Amino acid sequence: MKTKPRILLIQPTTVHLDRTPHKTRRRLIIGLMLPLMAGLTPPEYDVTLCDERLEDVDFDAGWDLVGMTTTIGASLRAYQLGDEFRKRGIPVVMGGFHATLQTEEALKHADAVVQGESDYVWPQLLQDWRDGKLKRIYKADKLHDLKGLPRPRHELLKLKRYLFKALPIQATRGCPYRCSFCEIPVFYGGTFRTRPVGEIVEEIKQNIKITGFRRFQFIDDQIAGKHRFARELFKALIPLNIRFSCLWTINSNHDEELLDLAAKAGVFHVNIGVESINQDSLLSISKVQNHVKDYKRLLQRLKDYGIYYSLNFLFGLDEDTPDAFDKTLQFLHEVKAPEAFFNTVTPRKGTPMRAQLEAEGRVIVPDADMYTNNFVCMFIPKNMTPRQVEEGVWRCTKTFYSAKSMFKRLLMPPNKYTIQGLTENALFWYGAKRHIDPVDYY
Ligand code: B12
Ligand code: SF4
Repeated sequence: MKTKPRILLIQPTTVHLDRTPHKTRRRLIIGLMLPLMAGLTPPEYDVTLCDERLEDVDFDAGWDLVGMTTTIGASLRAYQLGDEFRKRGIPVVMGGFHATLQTEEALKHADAVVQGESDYVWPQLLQDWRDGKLKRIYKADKLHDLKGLPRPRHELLKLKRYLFKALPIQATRGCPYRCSFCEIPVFYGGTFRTRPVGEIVEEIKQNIKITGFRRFQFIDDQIAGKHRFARELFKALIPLNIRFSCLWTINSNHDEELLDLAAKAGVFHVNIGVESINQDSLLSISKVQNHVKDYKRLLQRLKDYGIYYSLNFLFGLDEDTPDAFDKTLQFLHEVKAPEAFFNTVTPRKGTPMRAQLEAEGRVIVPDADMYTNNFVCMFIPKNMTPRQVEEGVWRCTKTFYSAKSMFKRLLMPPNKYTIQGLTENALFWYGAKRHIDPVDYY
């Protein structure tokens, strides 16, 4: 009997500053890229998944083809692995955000690159490879309509090794906004598409049956990009009796019906890119949907509906001044925010922000692999030195996750966020004490 061709799909890990791979026994968050790619692979192939952060790659296990998903932070490691496989004569295909935005660079370490979505082109690529006709670049001639996507094969991952027991799921792709530091509008050509609600519900039901998980993380960048869709989705989730996390923009909180349905549907965590409490800083990154004057009211609204949240902040923006850090901390204490993440802005290649800073000669660390590190400032800010930004971001993390701040925010007085807040904050308190970048947990 002829055996099936063996495909290894890898999510490379990140590298440390000395360029050695970052390895851990456990990690926090389960990824969607590999299970979805496995779902897209026709049944005549045998697929193995490797989250390289958790497992070592076996270069000599008789693989016929290797596929790697690439994001900027793991790109150097993807190249190291690609070179190793190719030395052994095993063809390597790369896809994902980084290979799409830096195709020529990726092709130095891979035999083929898929640009953009692979849903339409992956089966054809595999057929071309079997026919000995693998092309260098594949790009679908249209965006997927998101109908009939396969169920991601999560069960092929070592699910026990992930601490946050929530399966990733995608309901939409793209984002209606155009923030200048973000690749999403670039990658998806400024579009926002939604999946049929019935198919999402079916995927959840099947996942419950196959994996037993009842917690999910919607990885969509802005699940409320179309309010009518989000309301319809949340309504359909209510009978499933699940719990889920998701991301939406702060202006979504204006829609009380949406909040009510999300709460009823089981949302246990919303992550919001607030980015800054300075309106001019927001304008400098085209974050037009955020209005600082509404923040307090909109965050209070989440609390009214019992929806737990975390906020993301960026520092080093052109209108940021050295007092930005203390003002942000003060704001967070005033609203008693349960969770927040502080980052230096990272002008990644392919974004409008990177193009602008390059034109102005302000990029000082061009290496892609540095761009996971939330504490290193890679460019010259306008009103501060890079060191001031790094020091301020680190100080925000340490102060926000200090025992004093947690007490003030979560226990004075005890409130709806106390239990979840203390549990989640404890993790970041531990990290802050040891100077660990939160992203290293993920
Ligand atoms: C969930 C998520 C995370 C999770 C990842 C959890 C995990 N275990 O993987 C966490 C929170 C850890 C995370 C962290 C970070 N992330 Co992140 N993340 C995402 C998010 C929201 C969803 C990723 C996802 O699952 N997408 C769904 C999959 C199915 O889509 P996809 O990967 O695009 O796959 C399609 C195609 O790209 C292609 N494809 C992908 N891989 C492959 C492989 C092959 C072989 C082929 C043929 C095709 C192919 O086919 C797929 C189907 O069409 C994306 C945004 C987004 N919309 O994708 C950002 C995103 C990937 N993250 C990003 C960034 C910058 C980061 C951080 C560096 C941020 C930071 N400084 O903290 C860190 C880096 C951490 C790290 N270790 O590398 C950027 C990457 C930009 C870039 N140029 O690479 C994105 C695009 C968001 C953004 N614009 O800011 N992230
Ligand atoms: S709202 Fe979020 S996903 Fe959309 S462009 Fe801005 S940062 Fe990117």
